[in-house]
Amino acid sequence: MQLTKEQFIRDFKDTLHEEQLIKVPAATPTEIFATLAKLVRKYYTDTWIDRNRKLSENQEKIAYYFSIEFLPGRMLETNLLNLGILDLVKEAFADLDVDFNAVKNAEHDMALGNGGLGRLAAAFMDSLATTGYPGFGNGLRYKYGLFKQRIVDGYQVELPDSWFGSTGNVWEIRKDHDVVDVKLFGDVQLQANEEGRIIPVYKNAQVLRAVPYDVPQIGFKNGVINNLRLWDVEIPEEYELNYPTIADRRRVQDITATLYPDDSSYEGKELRLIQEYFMTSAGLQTIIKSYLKLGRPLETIYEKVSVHINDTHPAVAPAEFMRLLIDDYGLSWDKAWEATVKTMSYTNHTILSEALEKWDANLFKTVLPRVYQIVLEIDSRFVAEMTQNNVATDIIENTRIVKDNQIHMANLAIIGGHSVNGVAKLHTELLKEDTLRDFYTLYPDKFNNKTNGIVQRRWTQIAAPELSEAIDATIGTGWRRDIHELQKLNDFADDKAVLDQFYQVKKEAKAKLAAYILETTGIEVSTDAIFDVQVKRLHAYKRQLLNVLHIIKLYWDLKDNPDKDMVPRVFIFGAKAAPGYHFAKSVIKLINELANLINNDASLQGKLKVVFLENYNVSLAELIIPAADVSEQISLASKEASGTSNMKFMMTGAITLATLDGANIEIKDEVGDDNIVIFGMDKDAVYHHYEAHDYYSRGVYENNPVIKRVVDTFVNGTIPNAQSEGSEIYESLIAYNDEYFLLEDFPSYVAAQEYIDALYRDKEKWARMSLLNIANSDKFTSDDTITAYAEEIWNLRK
Ligand code: 26Q
Repeated sequence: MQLTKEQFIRDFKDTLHEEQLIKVPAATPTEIFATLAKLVRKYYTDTWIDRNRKLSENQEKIAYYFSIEFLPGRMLETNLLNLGILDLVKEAFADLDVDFNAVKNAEHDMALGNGGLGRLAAAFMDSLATTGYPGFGNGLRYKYGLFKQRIVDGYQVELPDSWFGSTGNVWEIRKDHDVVDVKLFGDVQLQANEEGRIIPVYKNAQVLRAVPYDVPQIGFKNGVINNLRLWDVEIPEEYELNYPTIADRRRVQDITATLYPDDSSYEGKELRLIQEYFMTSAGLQTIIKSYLKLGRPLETIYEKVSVHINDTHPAVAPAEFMRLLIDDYGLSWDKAWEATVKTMSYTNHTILSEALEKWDANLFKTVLPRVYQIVLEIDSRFVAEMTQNNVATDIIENTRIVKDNQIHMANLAIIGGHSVNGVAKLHTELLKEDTLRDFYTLYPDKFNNKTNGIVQRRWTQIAAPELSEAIDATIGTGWRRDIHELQKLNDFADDKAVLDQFYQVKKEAKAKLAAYILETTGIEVSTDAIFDVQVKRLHAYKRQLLNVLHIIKLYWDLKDNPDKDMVPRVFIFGAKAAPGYHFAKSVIKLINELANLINNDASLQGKLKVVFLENYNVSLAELIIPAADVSEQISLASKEASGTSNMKFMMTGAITLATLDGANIEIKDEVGDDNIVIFGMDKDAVYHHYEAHDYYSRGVYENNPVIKRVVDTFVNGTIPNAQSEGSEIYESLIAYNDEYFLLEDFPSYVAAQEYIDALYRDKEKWARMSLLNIANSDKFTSDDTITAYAEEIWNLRK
């Protein structure tokens, strides 16, 4: 963008004057933010319009990424950076005596996602625009995003996240001309029309209006703007009489009221099914309409359109697409089916079977009567085809869509699409040999791997500006555009001055975080301590509790021997628990009570601190991650599909302490065995236990005095105010046989932590490892991940 600071200041003052009728010194940060956003919109609007025009003029193929979650966080800095005016705006604000940080903090996080899956979807939007591929998002415009977490008396309390605030979503544009109707419930009968074609006749269906709001996705300094389309629900005027009471209207508004705050668990709720169908149907309807404007035949729609199914939540897509092609546009079943399979593709994000969506067939039939008929037809044709091909009956049973009165959504996505991918090498291997083994025998060619990635610009240039300057000073600024230039840092691994500079930068980031910790929790932490960080959703398989066990061990070590020679440690946690996930909430309570105990025990001489930061979200991640020395990635091997925070920590110079799980394996491959700390069972060892049924946690507990002492701490009154949570956790480890093998992995985790302690004492060695992590993190750019999707799955052109 061509813009001078002086011009910007004039534009800004004018806009403030016109919009808010005030001058700069009188404006609040929120007013300044809203004004700046208005102005930035003005700057990019023409480019946005242009992009859409060119795409249809050139009949470019477009990929549509369907996801029930998008988690972009704040957009202001990203938008400024990608337009190439971030520094200019910062300088202008300095001239105007406006605190840029305060303005940036006035923006609410756009938190329409729970965690990894939603954040990945947002990353892909950014990277599609940056790589220049035509890729549009399709999702829901929730009024309330992921709940706001407060910690009260050590407990998690959930509050609604009213992210629209006083400004609304400043980036979105409502597109009234693109509204479509979505039908639910009612009865469907098939009747022959005048031409003798069988068509469905709906009786008593509920008709809802889907209204799109478009959020621009700005590419990094390339003049490309893509679109994230979020759907809201409204009552069509012509059906208003059907909703006479406020309660009736509320039931409709509920559809887009809140994001389901669950992560890696499945709940069969009717409203959830409606959400999924609503956004899928609305998205597919507009896609077909805009395709037809190209004047091309519908049966070859796959030449210009790809639809990507992000996890199973939009997996009704193949059936809905079939419905539209057949019922609304009159295609034959066979032509429609060919078009559907060639259009659809699916990513699996979890191997936990409890997260695979299945809908009760009766519920599905009630909500989506016509789609249900189509699902039955797809299912029976699949079974017939497989039987014809002499596929073994148990394989057919395992892979068919409808069985035991349930609709298996992953099966629909796999049968109805041409591609299935996992999100890290190990994950894809596990899908092939375990979770989706039978499908792999049927369709080996559909399976492929796409290791996740992160938007390097957000995690370096935005979240870690000082680090970015240090990189500039060492290898020049080319890496800001081409992340692979980070590799040049490898040449400086033995340059003492460079290592020292990077060490200092980390210290400054730690100081910033320490100030935040003091301000928000009152806990004082030293930047000389190792900042040992675990931030992610709270889930048993991620094993925050293993981290806690180690902290308790250190506590007893210090109680026994206050002079124990150890590098001071600050253990930092950030984690939201699903509101109905009892165990996860107990772990949060326990961490907080353990923190109280430890932080207030003067005999520990400040060698040990525990901090739980409330309301972990993208913005907090931007503060925490660059300040970490140690990145805790300690899930039980085979359970974490990929992980993506692990990549962010690596890129900002933390040392990964990890199991051989998800993308940790690929991080190790990039950085080498010497620059990562690996511990615990690998996937084969875990699976061996599953097969042999030979794990007995009580035996481990009884035979290992250190483990016994640590585990007993939960129930012997050491940790005050957490009796019931303590016994719940004790029971999970001993009575319920420690499902995630914490006790088995504990000794090697402790050894790994001792190794970290030893490493950190050698400042230069640590700094070298840290630099090498940054230098080799380029592999995890989502720009490359999305390029692989575009080329290998969607067949797009730039
Ligand atoms: C399902 C049904 C009803 C309500 C909620 C859900 C639901 C919502 C979110 C189920 C699962 C999720 C989220 C899953 C998720 O975030 N998976 C993570 O995806 C990341 C991106 O691929 C991986 O890096 C993580 O390893 C994986 O856990």
